[in-house]
Amino acid sequence: MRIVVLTGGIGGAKFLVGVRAHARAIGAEVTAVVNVGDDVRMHGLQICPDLDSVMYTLGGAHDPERGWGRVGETWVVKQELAAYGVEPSWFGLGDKDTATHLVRTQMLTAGYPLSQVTAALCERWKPGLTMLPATDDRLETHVVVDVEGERKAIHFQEWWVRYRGDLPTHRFVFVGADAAKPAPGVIDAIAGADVVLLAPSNPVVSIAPILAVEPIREAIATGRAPVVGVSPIIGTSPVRGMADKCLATLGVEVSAAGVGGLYAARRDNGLLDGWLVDTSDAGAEVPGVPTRAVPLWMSSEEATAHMVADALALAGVA
Ligand code: GDP
Ligand code: FO1
Ligand code: CA
Repeated sequence: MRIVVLTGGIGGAKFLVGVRAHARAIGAEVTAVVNVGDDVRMHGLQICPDLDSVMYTLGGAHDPERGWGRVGETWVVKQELAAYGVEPSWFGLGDKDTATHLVRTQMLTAGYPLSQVTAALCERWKPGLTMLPATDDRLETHVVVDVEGERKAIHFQEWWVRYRGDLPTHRFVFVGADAAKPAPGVIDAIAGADVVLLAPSNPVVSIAPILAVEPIREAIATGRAPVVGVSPIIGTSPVRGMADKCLATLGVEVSAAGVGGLYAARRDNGLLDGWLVDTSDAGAEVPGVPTRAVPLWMSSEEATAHMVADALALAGVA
C-alpha cells in the first residue's frame, strides 16, 4: 500500500511517527508532502521549520518539550548575534540547528533544488519515509495585520514568533503559490497513492499553503485515492499552537466540525472522503463526509499508530 500524508511541522511530525510505525507493520510505503509556507531567510540562512520538525522528529533528534529544533540544543550563536545587536532578535537559531541551515543554504546557493537538499539532509536523519517539500519554488505565508496603526503584510514567523499572533489579523497570503510548481515526485506520489491522509496539522497555515499549489490540490481532488483527514482540534481548542487564532481570522469555528467543513466533502468541491474526530467530539458533523470518532491524542507512537489504522479503515483501505 502507498500512503501520502500532507503535513505541517510539530503536529504533523508526531502523526508521521505513528504513520511510519503502522506502515512498517503492514508493509506500506509512505510519502510526506511537507509545507514550506513557514520558510524564511534569517541572517542569510534558509530556514524550513516544518521540514526540519518532521526530519528531526522522525530522526529522533527533536526537542519534545519545545516541539521545534534539536534536543540538547545550545544557543551560543544566538547570544553572539544579540551581542552584535543584530536583528531580528526575536527569532532564535540554536547552534546545532544552525548547522542544518548552513548546509541547506550552501546547497541552495550551489543550485540544488530544495527537494534534493532535503533528500541530502535526510541521508543523515533517515526518517524512514520519503520527505518531499510541497514545492521547490518560493512560497511564503504572509499575514495581513494592523501593527502600530498601519495595515501591512508581515512574514508568518514575525506574526507568530514576534507577536504570538496577538495582532488584529485580517488574512493569510501564500506569496508565490500561484506560480509554484509541485516539487518533483509530489504529483506522482499522489497519483500512485492508495490513500491520502491530511495530518492533524494546522489547516490554515500548514495544510492550506500546500493545497494553494493548484496542481497539488487538483491531483488530490481528482485522484483515485480516498482522502481522510484527522482533526487537529479536540473540543474547542487546538492541542497546541495557533490554529485557534488562524481559524478565527477565517471566521471558521474552532471545532472538529469547523475544520472538517473547511476541507469540505469531495462532492462539494472539497477534498474529504472521511473525517476522523476525537471520541469527545463524537457527533460532529461535516455535510457529505463520513465521520468517525476515535481517540486522537498522540500520546505515544502506539496510540498514534492506532489513529492511523482507524484513518485507513475509514478510507476503506485497511
Ligand atoms: P506546526 O507546523 O509546527 O504548527 O505543526 P502542525 O501544523 O503540523 O500541527 C499543529 C497542530 O497539531 C495544532 O493545531 C495541534 O492542535 C495539533 N496537534 C498537536 N498534538 C496533537 C494531538 O495529540 N492530537 C491532535 N488531534 N492534534 C494535535
Ligand atoms: N519558535 C519560536 O517560538 N521562537 C523562535 O525563536 C523560533 C525559532 C525557530 C528556528 C528554527 C525553526 O525551525 C523553528 C523555529 N521556531 C521558533 C518554531 C516556528 O516558529 C514555528 O513553530 C513554526 O514555523 C510553526 O510551524
Ligand atoms: Ca507550520
